[in-house]
Amino acid sequence: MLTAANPGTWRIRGRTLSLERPVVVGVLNVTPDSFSDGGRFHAVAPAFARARQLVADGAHALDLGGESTRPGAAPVQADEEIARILPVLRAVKAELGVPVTVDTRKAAVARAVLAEGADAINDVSALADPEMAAVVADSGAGLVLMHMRGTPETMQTLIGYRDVAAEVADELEPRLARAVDAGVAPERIVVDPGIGFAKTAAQNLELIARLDVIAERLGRPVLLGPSRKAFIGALLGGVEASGRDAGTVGACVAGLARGARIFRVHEVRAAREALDVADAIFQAGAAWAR
Ligand code: HH2
Repeated sequence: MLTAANPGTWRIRGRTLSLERPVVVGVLNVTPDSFSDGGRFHAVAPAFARARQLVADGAHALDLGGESTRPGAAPVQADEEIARILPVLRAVKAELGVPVTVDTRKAAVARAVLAEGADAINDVSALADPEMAAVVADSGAGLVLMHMRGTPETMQTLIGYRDVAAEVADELEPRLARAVDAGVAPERIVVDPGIGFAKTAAQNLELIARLDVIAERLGRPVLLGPSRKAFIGALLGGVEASGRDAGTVGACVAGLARGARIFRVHEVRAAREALDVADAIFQAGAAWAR
């Protein structure tokens, strides 16, 4: 079982990411319409400059996305998504040396980016595309399985839960089994409760507070992606996305306390520093209790 004393690892391609310390993944959206950074890094040069900044700020990995999944977002064709991602992926792989995960729901996109050296696929639909598991299995890459219901267009109508943490675990479990059956080794897989995907603000808070349920049930490391999401804006009196970074840090530290080990954030430095300090305190507490 994964515990504070045994936080686990994440194998992606040839490397093993240690989760001894919290791992911070910097978000890089090469989209015209992402909810917090849409349009800013759409062209290759600004996207690459942003990637360099995220790494300088301490990102352990980057998550590159070519399709917005914000509530109500319209889908993008696979060839358009590939055309957005590939030039940035190539530049980052050639020059920055950090692992790159690619945020996509499409097996065709995954196949194209894995051929260019992407280290993991971050699938917010947790294998909705029936070919996704086999594509990832063949590549030896890592896999993020995130919980959502429906699609970004419909998800905010699918928010009926009796016990949100238990049901997220119930609904992720068969996806994890499907990935393993297709040949993705369990040590390559991490799970994500999908903050803001088919959840209300109150459900997001409860999920973060009860992440241990998901970690224990699924036995895989938990990735948390609260960055700049609407529930933070709502808690802070309606502040817009660009003003939610301190709130994001708070959500990450709370998630760390409940067992998350990997954090997907837009603003890396503050999250990384806060997580490193909080983790050292929690480890000291665990050592004292032993
Ligand atoms: N959230 C977003 C996108 N991808 N992947 C994982 N694993 N977990 C998340 O919580 C998650 C994710 C949405 O945020 P963002 O990328 O900033 O916005 P958009 O989808 O509008 O591009």
